Amino acid sequence: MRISKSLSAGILLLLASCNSSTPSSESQESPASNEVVFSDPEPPVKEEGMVWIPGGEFIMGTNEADAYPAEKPAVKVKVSGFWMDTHEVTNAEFAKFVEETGYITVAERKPEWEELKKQLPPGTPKPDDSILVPGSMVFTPPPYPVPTQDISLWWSWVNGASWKNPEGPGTDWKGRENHPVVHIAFEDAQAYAKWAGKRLPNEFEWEFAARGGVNGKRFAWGDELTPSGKHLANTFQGNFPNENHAMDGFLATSPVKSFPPNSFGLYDMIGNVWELTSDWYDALKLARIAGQAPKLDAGMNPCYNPDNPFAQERVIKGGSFLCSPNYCVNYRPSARQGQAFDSGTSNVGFRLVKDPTNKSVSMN
Ligand SMILES: [Ca+2]
Ligand SMILES: [Ca+2]
Repeated sequence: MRISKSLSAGILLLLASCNSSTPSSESQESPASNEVVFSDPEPPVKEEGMVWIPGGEFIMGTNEADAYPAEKPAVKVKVSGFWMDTHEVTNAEFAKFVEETGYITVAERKPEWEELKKQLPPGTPKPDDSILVPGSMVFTPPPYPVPTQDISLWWSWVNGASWKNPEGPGTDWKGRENHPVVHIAFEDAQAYAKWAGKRLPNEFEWEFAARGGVNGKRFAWGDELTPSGKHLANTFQGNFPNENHAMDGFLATSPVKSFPPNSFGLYDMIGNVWELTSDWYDALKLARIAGQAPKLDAGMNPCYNPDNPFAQERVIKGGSFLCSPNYCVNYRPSARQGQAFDSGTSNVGFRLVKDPTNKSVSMN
């Protein structure tokens, strides 16, 4: 792990990024496939640009042999009904927010060393001031195959990268108005949500929505990645990270709604960009719910990531255009990772939810 090139946000990203280890071969019985019984009927007044997610008890996580440890085991979880954006928040939508509020994202601000060092091992030396400048992490594929153990070989800290300049100075969100906004840190998403009168989903809500009302399916649309050879999400085909065949039509982000929606009418829940949720990342969350691990002492740290003990991360869901069969198999509803709360990257965005005005439709 090389950390010299990046700030703590970047360092945390490196540590928290795709698990390159071989997924566990642990074999457990898979939950039976069955349809969720919905609990909350759709309110009479619709929300523009959103669809109603009707709530109910569903199977969260998985017992699949090929899944990563953090998404095991499968547990029963109940959520109440809520409205959800049909698509990821786009550059055009974020630009309207910035225009109206003058908001400046985390990636556009000078990093504060006093804050950064809280998330680094004690004694980490202060980087040179030339490093402490606004920027963000950008996927920069090498021109040749590389070992997949060292993600700094394809992630670069780029000074000046932000939602406005997605690959750094000289690149522009304009021309990508309908693509998902990227380089969004948690507080940026929160600020947008406040402006929009919405909120980030928690990871239970997000996974309920992604599964489309059916339990026990590997993908949001069934058990095959490409049924009849058809690509149903923007992921990465080829040898990650250097060889992107883009058989789904896209090398990087795609305009939202480029692929079919799930049965709730939600687009790109899988792939395109990872989506932020409101939950702190706890690698043992599902195991704790199942009673297979002790409760987390949230008074000490609401996060737990054995790969990065200093992590302050939020859960991201759904995988991105960088998820590939040979490296990061996260284009599945159960997949979950941590994302440094104070950092955006070029493959993480968000979408929002909204509670019903009349809470009486909710079970809780
Ligand atoms: Ca792609
Ligand atoms: Ca997505």
